[in-house]
Amino acid sequence: MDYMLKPEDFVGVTFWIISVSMVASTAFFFLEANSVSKHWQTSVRVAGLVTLIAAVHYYYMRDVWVSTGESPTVYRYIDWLLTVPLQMIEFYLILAAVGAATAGIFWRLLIGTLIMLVGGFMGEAGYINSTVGFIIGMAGWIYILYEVFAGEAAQASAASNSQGMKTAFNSLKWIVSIGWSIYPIGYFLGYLSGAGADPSTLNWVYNLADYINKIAFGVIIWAAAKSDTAKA
Ligand SMILES: *C/C=C(C)/C=C/C=C(C)/C=C/C1=C(C)CCCC1(C)C
Repeated sequence: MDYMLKPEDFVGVTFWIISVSMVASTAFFFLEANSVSKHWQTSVRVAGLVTLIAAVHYYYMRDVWVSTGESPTVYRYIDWLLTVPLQMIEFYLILAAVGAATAGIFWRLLIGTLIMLVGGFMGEAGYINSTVGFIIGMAGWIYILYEVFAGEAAQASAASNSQGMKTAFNSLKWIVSIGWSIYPIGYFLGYLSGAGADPSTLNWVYNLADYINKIAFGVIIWAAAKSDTAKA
């Protein structure tokens, strides 16, 4: 086994860059949480927890990739299983900060997340046919999209009169739709489009997606918190 990163290993380089970026983002979010108003602090800290959990997993995933050239599927999905529900909690917290959250919103987002990840994992790990796994995963994602664009969460956000919350909620909607769409694209390119599995494409696309959806996601929340704090 060879654990050294090679210059021609492009996917390996993306694993390294993201490992370190996750660590730096974690420090940033935890430090900055102290300088925003009280009801935003939990949201900014949860963003820091997401990048912290991802940082730990990225170090392991990177080792799997650099030493074997195989997809670190188990670590990847354990990471997602912890971080995606935390991001769903983030939606809930943003609504809760202005008193607009309900338990139903939280449970529906969580159920959608579980269906999406279980379907994806079963398909990637070979427990079920990869097309079937893809379809189950897509169904879970569409359920989440419905909740944030048209369901109770969307209505609660629209009815609120906090501008900071509305801005944050709207940005999060774009993350969950456009930002998250990179994941099914990665799965499609990795398993369904070519002759066989393509772990290189799969992993660099997933890595790019995590970079955007964990770090940019946190930055959006931090920016909304900052501007709301400045106004108060
Ligand atoms: C921090 C990690 C995040 C935000 C991970 C998000 C993962 C997804 C949105 C995955 C979605 C999938 C589908 C919509 C269908 C195919 C299977 C998945 C799991 C790749």
